[in-house]
Amino acid sequence: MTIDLFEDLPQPPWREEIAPGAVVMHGFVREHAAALLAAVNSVVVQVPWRHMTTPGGFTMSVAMSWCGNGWNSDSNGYRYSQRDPGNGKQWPAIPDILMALADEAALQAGFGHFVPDACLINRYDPGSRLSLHQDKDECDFTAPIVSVSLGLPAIFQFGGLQRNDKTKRIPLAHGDVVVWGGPSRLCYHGIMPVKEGYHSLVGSHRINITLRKAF
Ligand code: MD3
Ligand code: FE
Repeated sequence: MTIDLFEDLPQPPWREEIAPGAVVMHGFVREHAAALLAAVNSVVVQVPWRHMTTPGGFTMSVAMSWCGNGWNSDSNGYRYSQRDPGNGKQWPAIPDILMALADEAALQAGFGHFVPDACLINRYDPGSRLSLHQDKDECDFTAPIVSVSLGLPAIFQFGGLQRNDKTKRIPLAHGDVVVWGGPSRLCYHGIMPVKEGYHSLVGSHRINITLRKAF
């Protein structure tokens, strides 16, 4: 016999400010997950998953794809690129559903309308992780970043403006959206190793989509 222990618990708060400028919108896109995955897949056929090498020479455990603008890393660091250096073509456009989601999430989180120009897509297989880092390669830090979690859950680490600042652990689940802006925009953050598991729609991974203003 199974007992649903969670049946009587209240719904998680729909919107939660975990730090100034960092707004978690629990389950915000749960109903749109299939359409979002279709959009991800339409990008991935054009920009296949790849494991980047960090400027320090390590291979990332996370696989990446992107659209809008691309992402590059070499020994000089990271930068955004408008074109695929392999064939000189522009990266594929950001699908409409992702543009709409970014705008709606930023608006509802209190950041006003948002028109991103870059979308990075991360795929975490079990064991994949993202070590503590800052996102500081964008030109305009007044623009927020909208992030979407799909598939397997993960523990997000959220620190301060210094690498050594104490970190909070925040669980992120399928369908959650987080908007990172204001004083949180330059905070250190990372993802703990993703645990083995299976999600009926996404399979055995976690997908994270981030919508950004790179230029
Ligand atoms: C907090 N991605 O792509 S999303 C990244 O789940 C990245 O794949 C993680 O960190 C992931 O750079 C975390 C949440 C996130 C994204 C950007 C942020 C949190 C952030 C920028 C500033 C502060
Ligand atoms: Fe990041």
